[in-house]
Amino acid sequence: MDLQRRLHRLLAPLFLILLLSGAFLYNEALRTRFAEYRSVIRWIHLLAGMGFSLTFFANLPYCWQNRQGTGAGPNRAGLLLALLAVMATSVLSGLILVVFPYAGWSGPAINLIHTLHIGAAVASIWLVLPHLLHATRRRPQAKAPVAVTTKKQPNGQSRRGFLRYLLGGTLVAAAFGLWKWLGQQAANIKTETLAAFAQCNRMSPSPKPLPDSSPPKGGGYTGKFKVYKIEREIPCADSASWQFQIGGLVDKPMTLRWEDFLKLPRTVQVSDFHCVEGWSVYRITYEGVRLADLLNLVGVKPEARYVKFYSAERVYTDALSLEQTKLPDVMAAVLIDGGEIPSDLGGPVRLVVPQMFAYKAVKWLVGMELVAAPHKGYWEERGYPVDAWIKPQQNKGG
Ligand SMILES: Nc1nc2c(c(=O)[nH]1)N[C@H]1C(S)=C(S)[C@@H](COP(=O)(O)O)O[C@H]1N2
Ligand SMILES: [Mo]
Repeated sequence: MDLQRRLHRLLAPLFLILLLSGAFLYNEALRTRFAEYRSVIRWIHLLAGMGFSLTFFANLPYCWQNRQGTGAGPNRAGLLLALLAVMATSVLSGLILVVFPYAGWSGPAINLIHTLHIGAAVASIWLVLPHLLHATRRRPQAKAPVAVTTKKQPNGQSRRGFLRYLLGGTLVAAAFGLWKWLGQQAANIKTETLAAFAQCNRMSPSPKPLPDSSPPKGGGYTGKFKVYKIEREIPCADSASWQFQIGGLVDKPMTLRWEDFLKLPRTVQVSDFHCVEGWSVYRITYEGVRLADLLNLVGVKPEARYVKFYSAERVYTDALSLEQTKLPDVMAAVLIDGGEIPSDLGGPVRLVVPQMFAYKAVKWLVGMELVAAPHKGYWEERGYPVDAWIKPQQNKGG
């Protein structure tokens, strides 16, 4: 009994930490405002989640024994079962979200898991908060202690209780799902999507789209980009000062100005975009310069094994092996669905690596450096796999 109450006391702050850190990871305004702390917040969320689930499941037997504890308060057996369902959903979906990048899953199934995770979190507010309040409330030290076993609830009542809580939780989750769905529908109104993102770049001339780009070969992307940046500010580019540098282990280091960059031959491709956190964007038409062509231009020295990529603010970096860089669909994109890439989405030039998770897709790309040793990118330093293949590869790149 004492142990149980102590465990409950631990669960309450853990739950609050989970909700708060989750909100900071998920909410658009909070996420962008505190972008630099994202990896710390993510770790807090993961650790709190682990602590919470261990404590919760360890605590369950005590809760169950004690389910008829007080005649007052909610129907505890029903509430417990509903809680268990919600907790199992959040823990399982959370686990999948943590491990899926290593398992080669992506696409709609993962997007659904992501929605389930957030749905369960929302439902848990409805279920867990009243439960925790009830369980942690200091009960009057009754002279004749409330007998634990006297007031047995008939089974029918707890089943009804369970259904009631489950129904409530489902309603909350459904309302949330509807809201998400409406947002998704809004995002699918293609003509409005790109215009919704900030464009602070001043690039002239603007790139002239190839016929495959405009109208976009892919028919216009579906889904919704979340604007991710660990940089404090979105860097704005100006064609007068913008430069693209290629250096390191190359024969002819190069600095390209915007006009030079636009003269390079471009190709068009349609690809999907999967963030490692469980959201995707589909059928994006990108037009850009293949990195293989850029490498040919500068001449790669034999010692070079990797290519390191720099973003305008030099905080966010990533790298690919030379073989990966030469894949035909790896490009420095200048157009998305036939339009200039909004500064929010990494324009004027953004790296696109369709076969890898989106953290490889360095935004505000301004430079490449050929190096001999492998380099860990920003998120790779913080736990993501360096080989970010969406589908596990047999013998590709390495
Ligand atoms: N410079 C820079 N590039 C970046 C990031 C970033 O924080 N800074 N985030 C990466 C991650 S984790 C993702 S999911 C995508 C998000 O792209 P979007 O903001 O265009 O949706 O950009 C990637 N490239
Ligand atoms: Mo990401």
